[in-house]
Amino acid sequence: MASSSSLTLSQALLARAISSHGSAQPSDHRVSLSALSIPTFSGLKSAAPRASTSRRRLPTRSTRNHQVRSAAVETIGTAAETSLVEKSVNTIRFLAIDAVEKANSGHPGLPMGCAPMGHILYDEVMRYNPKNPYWFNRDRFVLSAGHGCMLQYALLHLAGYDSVRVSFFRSLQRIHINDLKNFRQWESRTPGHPENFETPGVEVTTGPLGQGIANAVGLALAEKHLAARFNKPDNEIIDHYTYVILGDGCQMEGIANEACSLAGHWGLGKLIAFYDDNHISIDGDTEIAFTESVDKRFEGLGWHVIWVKNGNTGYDEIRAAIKEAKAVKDKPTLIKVTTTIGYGSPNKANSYSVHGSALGAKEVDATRKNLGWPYEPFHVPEDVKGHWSRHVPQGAALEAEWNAKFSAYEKNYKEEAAELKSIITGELPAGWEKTLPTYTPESPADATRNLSQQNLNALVKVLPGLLGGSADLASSNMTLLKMFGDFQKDTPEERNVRFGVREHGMGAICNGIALHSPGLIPYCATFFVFTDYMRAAIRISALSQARVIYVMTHDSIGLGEDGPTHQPIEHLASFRAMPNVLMLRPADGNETAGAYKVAVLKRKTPSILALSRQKLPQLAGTSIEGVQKGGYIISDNSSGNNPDVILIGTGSELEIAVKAADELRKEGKAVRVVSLISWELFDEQSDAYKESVFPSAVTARVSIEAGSTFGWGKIVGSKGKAIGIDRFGASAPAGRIYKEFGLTPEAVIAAAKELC
Ligand SMILES: Cc1ncc(C[n+]2csc(CCOP(=O)(O)OP(=O)(O)O)c2C)c(N)n1
Repeated sequence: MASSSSLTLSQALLARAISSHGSAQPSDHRVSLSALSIPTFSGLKSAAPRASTSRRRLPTRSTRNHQVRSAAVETIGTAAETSLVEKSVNTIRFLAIDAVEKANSGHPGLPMGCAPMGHILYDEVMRYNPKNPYWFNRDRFVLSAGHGCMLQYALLHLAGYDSVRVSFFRSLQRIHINDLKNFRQWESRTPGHPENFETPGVEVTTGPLGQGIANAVGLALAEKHLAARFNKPDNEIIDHYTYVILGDGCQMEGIANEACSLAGHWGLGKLIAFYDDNHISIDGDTEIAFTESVDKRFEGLGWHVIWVKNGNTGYDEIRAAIKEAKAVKDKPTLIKVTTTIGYGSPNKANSYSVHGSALGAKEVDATRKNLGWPYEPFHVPEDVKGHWSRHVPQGAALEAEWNAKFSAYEKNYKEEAAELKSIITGELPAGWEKTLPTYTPESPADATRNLSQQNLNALVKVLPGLLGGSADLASSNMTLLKMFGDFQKDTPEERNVRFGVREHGMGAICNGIALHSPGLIPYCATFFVFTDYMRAAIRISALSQARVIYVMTHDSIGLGEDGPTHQPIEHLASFRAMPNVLMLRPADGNETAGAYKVAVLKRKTPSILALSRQKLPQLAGTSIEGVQKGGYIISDNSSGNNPDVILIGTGSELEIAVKAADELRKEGKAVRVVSLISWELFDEQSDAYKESVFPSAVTARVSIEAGSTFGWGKIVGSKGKAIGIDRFGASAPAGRIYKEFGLTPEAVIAAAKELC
């Protein structure tokens, strides 16, 4: 239980935070300074020292008061006695403090400040089943401020989650106290930032600030879309919320604004975000760099905004805010919760020093005294344990109840149930791949972006989880699904998502969609060069094993006149360097179909399809099966696996390799042409297969690709030659640029002749 001195201190710190926000609205009855009887600062002996940069009170904040709405105080769910709530909240705080202390690394400040909202969410509000973290209709929670992950680990521990580790030994354990003691250690389930692939109950991988809130928008989009498609008046089979905690850092990142703008536009009423408004980031007080009115901005974005002024101890205010948020069905809600970072630490609270370092033994002791916490490190008091223990049976009951609902749904709505099941389980409908179009050399030449659209439109007929769109380039990226309308606020059942010009937000939203359900397959599109604007989201797709299909058109200098700003050069190489990304550059129709097949089949890997703006011929020898191997022979006039030279191409330059081979063969050379559409897939093949494509004895190898030659040495070897582009592009008709840059059959022939 908190001692009176800690309350005095906390109230003072809170008052400081509120006052630097501007005075409370006179009409706001929820919390006022007088109601809290907060002493003046000068009367406080133990006011926390602050960074010199943050000591100065800047006047701007006081002018930033807001027209935020107030909520009536009302309890929702079954709240424990306040004293037990406080004890539980302090348990969370001290689990975080102790884990960071033991690791001597981590971020105690956020968990100490956010413990009350965390407690209320996990103990009173959210519906989940700790024994099945993947129960489909669970509420989703995202800790966008991922550095504060000890908050989430402590909550998962109290709630009784099991490990996701597959080993028998580990799978028997809960997020055990040992896991908390192993915080940030090798192979622990409690890594330095939340990782969905490592820890049960963690929905998405967060840490790069802003990604989490954007993921949450994707999760909420998925819920709204699926609910619109599958819910029936007599059976609302999909009905869950997405909750987020984000901090000042997330708020500062542009990606958050991109995603939140879309959330407002789409009216994602079941998205409820808690903004941990503690005024502190790493460099000190946010006054030094962040003085906008977040409230007004979010109102402008179409969100409902509530301000909880006492996030440290105002349990009823938090509860009331959640209740109010839930009542607003047509808008997402931002609950700005003013808290004190490092709440309870007498000398470090409200300062940057508690953001990202252990408190230190002395300050831990002082905090224990201040919050009246007599226990050993990592202790969970019996009454707290007992109180939380209900979540295991409750969660099981919630899931059982939902399963019964699903059985009834299956009986009454067979077709829909089968589709929904495929989305829930990720099992692909039998024979889905038969819909992929195939081509012959006689089929008309076409741009791979157009061929991509043929594939998307074929696949959407058989894949119930396929949905997506472009960042305002749908008619260039060729991504529209012709049999569907636009996913919009009032038409959420549709599958064309209009992301506007928000590449970064788009990528992260797609990660959220992909991680919502195993059978959801989001795709998103822009020009390949603008992957630069979404690289951080793509990296998180790869790390968090999100199957997002990136439809990236205008993939080289072949786009022509738009010039170097629009011509990707280093991008292929850069994505080949990124782990767990399939970089695919198809050369024609069959390869585009193969790329889609692989992208759909790779359940835990994002794929990037680099597609041409310009027309390409349908080549002889290309095939879907070949694509699945990543690299394969499309033509060969040699025998005994011993060609004079191997020509290797990808995408639009495979045609150039074919033309060069034709000429060389006329001159009597034995030439093999290899399509290396995906290096990653080729790397996965057996040594014997690789040797059958690239015999080690054949060192005469020439590659051609309209991009950086970086990395090609691995393929052509020290005796081979890589033809590519190691400068920025140019603005001119595509044919001229190809010629000027030496990407021609003649250049390939000349290189080959030098080698054989
Ligand atoms: C994109 C990105 N940039 C920088 C960082 C490094 N970083 C981690 S936390 C943080 C400050 C976050 O401040 P805030 O959200 O207020 O967290 P709090 O101090 O309240 O814990 C920064 C800059 C990061 N994790 N991600």
